[in-house]
Amino acid sequence: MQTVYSDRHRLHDAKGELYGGVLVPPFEMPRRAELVLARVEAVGLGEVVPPDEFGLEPIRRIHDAGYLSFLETAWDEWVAAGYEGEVLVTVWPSRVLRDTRIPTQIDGRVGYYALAGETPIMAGTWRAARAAVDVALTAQKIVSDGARAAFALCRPPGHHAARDMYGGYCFLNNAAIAAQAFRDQGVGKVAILDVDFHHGNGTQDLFYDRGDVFYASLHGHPEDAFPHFLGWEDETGEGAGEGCNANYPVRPGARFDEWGAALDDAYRRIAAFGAEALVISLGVDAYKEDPISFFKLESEDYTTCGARIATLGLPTLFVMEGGYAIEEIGVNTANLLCGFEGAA
Ligand code: Q9C
Ligand code: ZN
Repeated sequence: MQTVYSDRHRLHDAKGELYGGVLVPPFEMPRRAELVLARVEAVGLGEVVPPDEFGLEPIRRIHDAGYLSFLETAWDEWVAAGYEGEVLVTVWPSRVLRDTRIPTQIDGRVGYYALAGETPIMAGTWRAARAAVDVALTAQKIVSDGARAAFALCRPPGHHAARDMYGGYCFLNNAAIAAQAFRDQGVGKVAILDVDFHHGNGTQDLFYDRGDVFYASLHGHPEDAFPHFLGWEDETGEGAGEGCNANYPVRPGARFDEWGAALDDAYRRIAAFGAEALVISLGVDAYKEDPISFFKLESEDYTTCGARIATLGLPTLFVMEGGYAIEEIGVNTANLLCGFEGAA
């Protein structure tokens, strides 16, 4: 299968991430994408192609206009305020405050749009996030043009980003924008299967009341893991989307036997839904050595996972999400893609 890649992701290369009360070198770093690319080339997965430019229109189908202009100008406003570091959130419209007025001052605006405090915005963030969307949409087009599958090597990732919210290393929801593109091109039913260690709160929220996009996620239980406030099993969708959301929260220490059982149930649900196209939110942070996660998948398990996804027989778009065990990120990602190709 073809891989879509742009080195513009390097424009988002923050100095620090707030972790355990300390600014540490970010787990979500440019080297991640470079190592995945290197492995994809080493195993000969297929041609690597650059993205086309799709502009803002497909992004506006998913994200709020005010939010997009915030992302575009946040860094400049931060600098204009006289701040010397990267953009980090320090205040939120917490439960007993009003979240109905969008502040004009930059600290307030950051707080209004932020999910969490670990994720910095810096000079190149907007351009990198835009390039990641172009990568996803280019790969989506390859699939809609008839390929069985394509790999969007996106960075920064996207699944924590909602209509007007960034955080968890995510700014624009690449997978959601691509799923919407399938719909806008006439594909009736789309499924998103999220195998990243974390719950894709942004993707769930974006499609929660829709019956045309099914979202299934395997992730660390919210009682134990980020994003802490979403991802329970009883979140099944609402309105027209009732029954179109499936969460599989899994407890710490889970190995592939347990995780794989949830995976099997997820793709049975997707088949029953009648999906005509499949988007995989492909994070590899369920791997046993991941520094910020707590599942115990082996590298070989990713091969099995890819092969099982192939049994659905659907046109499939793979969209890169998380994965922070830097030495194995390429192997684990390529294993999943090769497992899919081997079984397809
Ligand atoms: N103490 C993705 O994998 N860190 N995002 C939470 C834990 C946030 C992960 C802090 C992790 C976000 C795309
Ligand atoms: Zn993750």
